Amino acid sequence: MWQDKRVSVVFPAYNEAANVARAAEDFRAVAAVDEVIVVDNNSRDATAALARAAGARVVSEGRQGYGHALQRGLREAQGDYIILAEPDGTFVAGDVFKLLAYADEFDLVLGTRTTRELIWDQANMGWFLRVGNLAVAKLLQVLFGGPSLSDCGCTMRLIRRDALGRIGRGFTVGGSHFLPEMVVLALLHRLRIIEIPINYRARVGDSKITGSQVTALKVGARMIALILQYRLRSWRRRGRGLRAR
Ligand SMILES: Nc1nc2c(ncn2[C@@H]2O[C@H](COP(=O)(O)OP(=O)(O)OP(=O)(O)O)[C@@H](O)[C@H]2O)c(=O)[nH]1
Ligand SMILES: [Mg+2]
Repeated sequence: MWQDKRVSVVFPAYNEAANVARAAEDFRAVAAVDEVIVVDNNSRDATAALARAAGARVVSEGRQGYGHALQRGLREAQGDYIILAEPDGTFVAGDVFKLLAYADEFDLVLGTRTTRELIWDQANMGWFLRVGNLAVAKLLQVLFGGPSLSDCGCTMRLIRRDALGRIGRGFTVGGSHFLPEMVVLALLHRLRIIEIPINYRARVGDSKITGSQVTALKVGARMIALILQYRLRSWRRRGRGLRAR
């Protein structure tokens, strides 16, 4: 509990046996956290069993994809505040408090991994990924008149349950470019959003998305296409006198 609010943590997990138990233990040890949910996305390793043994609630999502896994976790979470993170060792459990510090005043508190001072040695956030994340985030910021944004791909973030109720039905992305859709929908619904710096560490276990530059570029291109599509669609709707969505 955090100031009388229940707090859920959601981990999407696809073959994360290398660190899922440690991550579940670390986040469960944070006094404010009430439940840790691991969304097992057809893992072929011991992810589900290890997560369960470490005290997490495990739910299985059959539709493969990072976005499908996160959407399932958002639906399953019982908390008033829902925090998304990853069980791969990249995020620090104590940073939950940084997100919670803003949860009273903001509907969506986004982490950013592009603050140099908080990028740990060996973290997968070299020049290419850092500038790429920054550039796509700035595109989103400028096109939608958002708050200062510097990372389009940071899983670690907090959303209030009431805010999720307003945007959740609009989710369409099941793949790796889900995160900007969440932010675009939040901006179109005029939710209060802030982005704050969090720690970013080296990964434990095999990378599935941004480990390869080719995959990272493909995800980046999908994110840009998604942002442009939403912008054009909402301008067109506005032109026809319809409510912006
Ligand atoms: N790519 C991918 N990730 C999934 C899927 N289902 C769940 N995930 C989880 O989504 C998270 C993001 O994937 P990562 O491989 O960590 O990708 P990343 O965070 O961009 O990059 P690194 O942490 O540097 O590897 C991890 O916790 C995965 O286990 C899926 O179908 N595909
Ligand atoms: Mg990761």
